[in-house]
Amino acid sequence: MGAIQELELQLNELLEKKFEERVQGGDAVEPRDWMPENYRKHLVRQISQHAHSEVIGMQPEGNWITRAPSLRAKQILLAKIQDEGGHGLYLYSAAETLGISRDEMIAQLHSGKAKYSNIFNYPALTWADIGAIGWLVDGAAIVNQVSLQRTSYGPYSRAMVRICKEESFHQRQGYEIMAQMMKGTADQKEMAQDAMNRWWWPALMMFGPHDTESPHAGDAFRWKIKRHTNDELRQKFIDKTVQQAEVIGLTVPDPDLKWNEAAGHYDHGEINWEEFRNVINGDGPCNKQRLDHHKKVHAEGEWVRVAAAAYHAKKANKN
Ligand code: FAQ
Repeated sequence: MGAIQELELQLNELLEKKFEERVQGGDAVEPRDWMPENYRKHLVRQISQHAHSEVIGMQPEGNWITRAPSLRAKQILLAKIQDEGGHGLYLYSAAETLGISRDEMIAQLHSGKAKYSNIFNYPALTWADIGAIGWLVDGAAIVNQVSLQRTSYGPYSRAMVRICKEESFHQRQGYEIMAQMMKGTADQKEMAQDAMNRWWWPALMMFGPHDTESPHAGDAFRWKIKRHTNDELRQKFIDKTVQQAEVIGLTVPDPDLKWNEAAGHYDHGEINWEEFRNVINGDGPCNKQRLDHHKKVHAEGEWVRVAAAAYHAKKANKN
C-alpha cells in the first residue's frame, strides 16, 4: 500500500471514530455532514423500503374505496390512503438527501432489489380487513415509527414525527371499524374475527426477524439508526393490542398467548418464519399483483412527470 493510501485509510478510521462518538453522544446527522459510506447505504436501504411500503400499502385499501359502506366511511378511507401517499413522499425526499434519486429507488423496487413490508402482500377480502389494516397494520407501524423518531439521521427522524401524528388517526379509524362490527350482527362479528385471524400473524412479522436472526441489527445500533430491537417492539405491540382486542370481544388467534406475571408481558406462540421468508422474497399471495400494478400506473403517469419537469425547466430558464 502506498503512503497516500495509508494516510487516507487512517483519516477514514479517524473520521469514523469521531462520527460514532458524535452519534453515540446523541447528535443528529444532517445531509451535508461527513458519514461512513455504509451508514449512508444502510439508511438508503431502510428509508427507501419504508417509502415503498407506504406507497404499495395504498393498494389493499384502495381496493375498498368504491365499496365503503357509507359516505362517511368512504371519506375517511380516502383521506387515510392519501396520507399514506404523502408519507411515501416525505420518505422518498428523506432518502434523496442521501444522494439517491427517486428514479433509482423506483427502478430498484421494480427489479426486486428493494423490498417493501411483508404485510402488503396479503389481500383485503372484506370491509373488516380495512378495520384490521388500520388497527393492526398502522398500529404495528406506529410502535416501530415512534421508536424511529429518535433515529440518528435528522431528515428521517423529522419525517417520522410528522408521520406518527397521522398514523395515530389511522389506527383509531381501524379500531372504530372493528368495534362497530363487533356490536353488529353475527355475520359482522364473524367477519371481524376472520379479519383478525388473517392479519394478526403477518402484523407480528412486520417487526422483522428475531433479534438473533437480524443481520442489520449490529450496525443499526452502533449508529443509532434503530433505538429498539425487532423483538422489543413486537412485544410492545402485542402487550397493548391484546388488551384492545379484549375490550371489543375479539379473540387473538394464538393458543399459546398467555399473560406472564413475572415478566410483565404476554408470552406468545412462534411465528411462521418460513411464510415470512417466502413473502419477503417475492412469493406471497399478492406480490406479483402489487408490483405489476405499481409498474402499470408508474408507466401511465410518465406524461405527468415529463410535463412537470418541462414546466420546472421553463420556469428556471425565465429566472
Ligand atoms: N418486510 O436485519 P433485519 C406502514 C428484511 S409502514 C419485508 O431485521 P432491519 C404504514 C430486511 O429488509 C411499514 N422485509 O433488517 C402503512 C432485511 O432484508 P434486506 C413499513 C423485511 O432493516 C399502513 C432482512 O429482512 N415500515 O405500514 C421485514 O434492521 C397501512 C433482515 O432484517 C418500515 O419500513 C418486513 N416486515 O429491520 C401504510 C419501518 N422485516 O434489506 C399503508 C422502517 C425485515 O437485507 C397502509 N424499517 N425485513 O434485503 C425498519 O424499522 C426496519 O427496516 C425493519 C427491519 C424493522 C422493518
